[in-house]
Amino acid sequence: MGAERRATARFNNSQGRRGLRLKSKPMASKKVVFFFPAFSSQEATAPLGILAVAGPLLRAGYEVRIIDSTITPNFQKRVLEELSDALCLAVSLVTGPMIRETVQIARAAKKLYPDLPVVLGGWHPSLLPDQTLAAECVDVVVSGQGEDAMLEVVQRLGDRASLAGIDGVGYKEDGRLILNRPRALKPISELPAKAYHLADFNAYERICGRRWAMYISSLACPYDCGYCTNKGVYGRKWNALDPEQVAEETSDLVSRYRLQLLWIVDDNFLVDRERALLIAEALVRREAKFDWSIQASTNLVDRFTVEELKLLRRSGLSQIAMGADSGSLKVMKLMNKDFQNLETIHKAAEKLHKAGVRPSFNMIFAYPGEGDKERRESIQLIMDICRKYPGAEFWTNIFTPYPGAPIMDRAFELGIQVPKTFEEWSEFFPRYTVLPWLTGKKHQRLQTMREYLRMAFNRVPVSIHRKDRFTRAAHELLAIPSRWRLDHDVYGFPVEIWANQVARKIFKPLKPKVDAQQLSNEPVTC
Ligand code: B12
Ligand code: SF4
Repeated sequence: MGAERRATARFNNSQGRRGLRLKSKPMASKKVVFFFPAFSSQEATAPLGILAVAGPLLRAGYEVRIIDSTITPNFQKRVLEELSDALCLAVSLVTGPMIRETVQIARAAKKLYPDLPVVLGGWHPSLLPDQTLAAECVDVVVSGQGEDAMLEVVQRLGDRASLAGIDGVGYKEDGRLILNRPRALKPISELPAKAYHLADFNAYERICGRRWAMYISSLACPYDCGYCTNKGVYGRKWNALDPEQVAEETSDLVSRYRLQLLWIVDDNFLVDRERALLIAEALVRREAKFDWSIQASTNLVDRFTVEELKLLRRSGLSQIAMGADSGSLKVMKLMNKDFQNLETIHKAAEKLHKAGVRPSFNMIFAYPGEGDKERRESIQLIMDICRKYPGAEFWTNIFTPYPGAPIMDRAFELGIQVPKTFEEWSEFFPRYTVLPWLTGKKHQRLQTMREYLRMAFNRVPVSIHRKDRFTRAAHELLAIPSRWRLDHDVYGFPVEIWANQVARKIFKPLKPKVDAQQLSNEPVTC
């Protein structure tokens, strides 16, 4: 394949620009402004993707600013101020509502600084680089790992040179959209350290109530679930850091930034059983005093004995998030989850419960092929597990076909209307997805059922919601009829939901006011 993968349609925009301005004087600025759009959640912490990309820039002498809209009041004003002497604006985003603020900021930046390049990276631009690049307010997209690519991009932008030949990068030139060839994946052991010192953990703590960070110790997942986009970005070759490095880095992060919790965001942490146990032993040896949580598939959890899981618990492991996804074997098969069955789900819950680690499951409703019978099987699974193993929790989603997921072709056949522009993808969100086979009353019924599931059993979010005695008692009271409804499949006249809504309005948790410190590349002292 040549250096240039594809040159799609010519583009036009209102400013009549034909792409990046090249070949004039080099730009003096070495300042890169990152923007992280809100993801509509209080579970706030520093965006790991940006910390990863910022590391090499800092080491090469660039100045980095991160403005995270979740912790920055008047974030648009702040971004525009920072851009006045910047080399470029860089945004990290996933598919869905984050696109809204991305477009808002990119448009405002273009209006004030028409020649300032806007660079987009992260999951959405990685999975749909050409469509994202076609948006008027976007100049450059980085697809896949960004550590090396972004450094090369800013060096060329500084020299006002073409971005031709930078693997994984798409750009506009002479009225054309150009996508260079994809960048080969680097194993995690070769990736540079992340710039955690840029994160304003105080501000995140004020929003979330808990002081926590994300950490990553392995890349990719060997499986290929129908709805999952991971293969499209990270492939299926699982690779990981060695246990001593993980124990050392996590302990160091926790003590340096006084963290209470690390969420290890690996796709499937337990692929190498031995490694997981060695990490636990190393943390116990170090007398680590922090909680950590992981994501793993139920079959891999089931390979551990209760004693081994207790060792993981002693090292601080407090929760494992698992994709149970359905209570129906038929649907699991349609999801290509041959590695999992109902027994591995039950066994994982039982063993974790015995070991004192919280089992936390995700479910997907309305997957293509799920009918009423299969949905009942899912509800049954949830009710069984939550009753047998108090403390187990379930988080539910409506199936949302993401670009790059294996199911996408089937979803097209089923008549799913997929957005045709970058901007339209902002409406794509699993909390309220409407599917051709799930419209009107059916959609409403499923949402009501999900609301009853939320009310029937407790869940522990990362963010801390302090409930007063009255709210706790009200919740316990409403849980009883909610469970009855779920057992009997009755959702008409949802009086408990109305009562809950009223209670929530009266006892609305105070939203903390947060003002992030001006983030620079100066080490943050804690
Ligand atoms: C952490 C996380 C979250 C956190 C985000 C917290 C935060 N502060 O960032 C929370 C909980 C909010 C979240 C929410 C959701 N998430 Co999420 N999440 C993840 C997770 C587990 C880790 C992401 C991460 O930090 N990885 C580590 C970093 C280092 O890697 P990275 O993000 O890939 O970054 C690299 C490149 O992408 C690139 N890059 C990233 N940003 C930038 C920016 C620039 C300028 C450049 C050049 C490069 C670049 O360079 C980085 C280094 O190589 C991923 C799964 C995964 N394994 O990555 C899912 C994932 C990103 N999430 C996903 C989804 C679906 C969701 C939700 C819709 C889930 C839901 N049911 O609600 C919501 C959507 C949020 C919203 N409202 O829009 C999907 C994304 C699908 C898609 N097409 O975008 C993923 C891939 C999970 C999956 N397999 O389905 N998520
Ligand atoms: S097990 Fe999880 S990470 Fe792996 S392919 Fe399935 S959904 Fe994706």
